[in-house]
Amino acid sequence: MAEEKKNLVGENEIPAQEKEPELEVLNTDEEEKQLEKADSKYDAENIQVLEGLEAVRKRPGMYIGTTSSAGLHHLVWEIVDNAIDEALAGYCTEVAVILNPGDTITVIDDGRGIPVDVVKKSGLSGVETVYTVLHAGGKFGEGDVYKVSGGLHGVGASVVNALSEWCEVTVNKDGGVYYVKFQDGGKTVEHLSRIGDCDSNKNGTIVTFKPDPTIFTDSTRFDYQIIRDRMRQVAYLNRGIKIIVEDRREEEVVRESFCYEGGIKEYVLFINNHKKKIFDEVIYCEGSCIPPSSDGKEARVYVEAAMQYDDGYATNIFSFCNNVHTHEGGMHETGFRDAMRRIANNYAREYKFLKDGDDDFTFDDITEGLTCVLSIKHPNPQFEGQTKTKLGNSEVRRIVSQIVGEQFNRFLLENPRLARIIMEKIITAVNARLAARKAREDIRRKGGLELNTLPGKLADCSSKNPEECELFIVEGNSAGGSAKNGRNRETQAILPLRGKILNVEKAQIKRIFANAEIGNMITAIGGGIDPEFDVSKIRYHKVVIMTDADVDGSHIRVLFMTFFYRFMRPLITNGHVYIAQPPLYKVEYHGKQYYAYNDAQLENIKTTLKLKPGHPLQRYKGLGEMDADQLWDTTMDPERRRMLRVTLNDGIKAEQIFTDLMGDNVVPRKEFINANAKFVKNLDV
Ligand code: 1YM
Repeated sequence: MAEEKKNLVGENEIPAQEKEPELEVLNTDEEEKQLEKADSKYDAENIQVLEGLEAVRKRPGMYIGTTSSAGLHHLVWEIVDNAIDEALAGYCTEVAVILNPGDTITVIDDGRGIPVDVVKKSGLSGVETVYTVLHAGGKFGEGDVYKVSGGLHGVGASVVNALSEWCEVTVNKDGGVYYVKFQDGGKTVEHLSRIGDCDSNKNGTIVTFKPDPTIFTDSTRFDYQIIRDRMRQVAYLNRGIKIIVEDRREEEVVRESFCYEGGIKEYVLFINNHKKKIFDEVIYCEGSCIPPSSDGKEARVYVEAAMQYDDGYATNIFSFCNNVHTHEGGMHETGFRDAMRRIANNYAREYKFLKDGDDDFTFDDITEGLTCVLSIKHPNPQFEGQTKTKLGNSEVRRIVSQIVGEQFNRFLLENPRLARIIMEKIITAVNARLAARKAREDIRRKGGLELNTLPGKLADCSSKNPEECELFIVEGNSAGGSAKNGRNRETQAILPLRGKILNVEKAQIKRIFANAEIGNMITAIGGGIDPEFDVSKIRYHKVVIMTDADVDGSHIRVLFMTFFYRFMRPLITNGHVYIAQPPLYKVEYHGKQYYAYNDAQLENIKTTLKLKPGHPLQRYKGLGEMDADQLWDTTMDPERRRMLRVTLNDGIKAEQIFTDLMGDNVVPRKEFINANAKFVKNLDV
């Protein structure tokens, strides 16, 4: 799971080597003893409580995944989840998230307020129990309460408290104002007490905390964009809830407010905003069901799907369970696929869009150009998969299939004109698929796509172990020549490409396959292409785009990324795509060469070497200016080079960016460029 960056097709600046595994911080025996001594003054319950919170502090990764940016923001999601649960229970309409100066954050809701009376089992007030006892999410053993949010880690407020320097909770309930404060990882410094009065109809909960900088060692600064984006998403996924985000850290306060009566219907419109639609209507399905296996307990599963067709080729299914984006899919997506395939084919047979003897439409035919938000709420979600974002509950498949199937079918029957447009779109997709297959076969016949006929321009490496192999895709033949001579022949392959590749966002599938440069790249990489792309067959685990450090180079980079994003997405999501970082400057001094990759480094070199102003320096205009040795030394040698790994953090934002940047529509592209030009550091014109 990528976590570091706010911009979505982020280029995470990490060295090409694997990330160091996170070290476990364990207390020494001596510290352990001291902790025990300190604890001995608490009563039995408190010792248990503190041991629980101490366990969280010892292994934060087990509870929040990581202690980098993603983990830091996870704390916010945990507290917000409690407020959203209160809203879903029908008691809260508004949630506010406020970023304060000094790295603290406040979450406010207008729900019932966390219970303040004493809980028998813990002997503590409800608030203290929720904030100090691990997994005290439910209603203290009085039967299961329906909680939907917080599926991913779902660890609760006590974990936030354990990982905070301090944390305070104010509850307005039935005319009283109650306050409690914790410090140093969840130790109660002021027990809950009534500190004043309030309007008896002004209930609610206010939580403020400061993440512990000894735990979040990278940074404890919250990222406004990350919080804003997530809150907007939560507002879309839970219609009618108003969420306010406010940044009070700078003099100029930023405040945004999100509330969508249309919920995910509006979400789909937002995602598709700049796309050309085949018709404006959003197909919406909704329903709920108690699975037969749930032995009488109220364990209702809620299902919602909203979808819209655009005139493009991509399929985008964004699925959620309990407001968690299930990137890896799972049973709800399988149920959705079942429904779409069944209903579209039945309809096509019934109304003779498919004739006897025709093959069924495939799921890919049916969903070409479809954007779908699928959101379910489940009382007992099983999250599986590598990043725990795959929904495993098998009963969900049938439930989703039934609800979506029934309502998609009804949509087709009630809207025959739109049904015809969908059918025609699907038939176009079938024809394109057949044409693309033919084009692929043509290339293959000419010796294009087979592995045993690698492109002539490829200087392959001798190793056949993909894990250690790297493919450098190099802009221009002269740089390609230097790269071929400078490389490590055992592990590094070079594919020089001439000029710009096709913009696949705009081109027709047929032209894409007929394009020789793209054909060479597909063959070299070896995993095929969407929909059959198989990341386990790729011949290189690092595919490195090496272009000039100028505007043309950037353009070529974006073209490659668009291609990988549309046709080899797992190459990006599995972290195989890199961007080489050639130096911008060379300084020669006393026969030695110094390279600078940015202006700051150049200044640093000048100061360190005490260079007189006017000392000659070379500004690299292109890779072609470097000879083989220089290219190896500065850009290709795994021991010394810097590379950026391309990651995909937020599929929805990435989808919008690629549409805006590479699609037909000029206005959003201009808007994007205007909004982002300030992030551009070097512009060569
Ligand atoms: C800013 C964070 O935590 N709100 C919140 C939490 C709870 C309740 C209301 C609540 C729940 C219930 C009954 C119930 C919680 N209560 C508990 C527990 N906002 C925030 N607002 N009364 C109030 O679930 O029945 C846990 S969370 F366990 F005490 F009931």
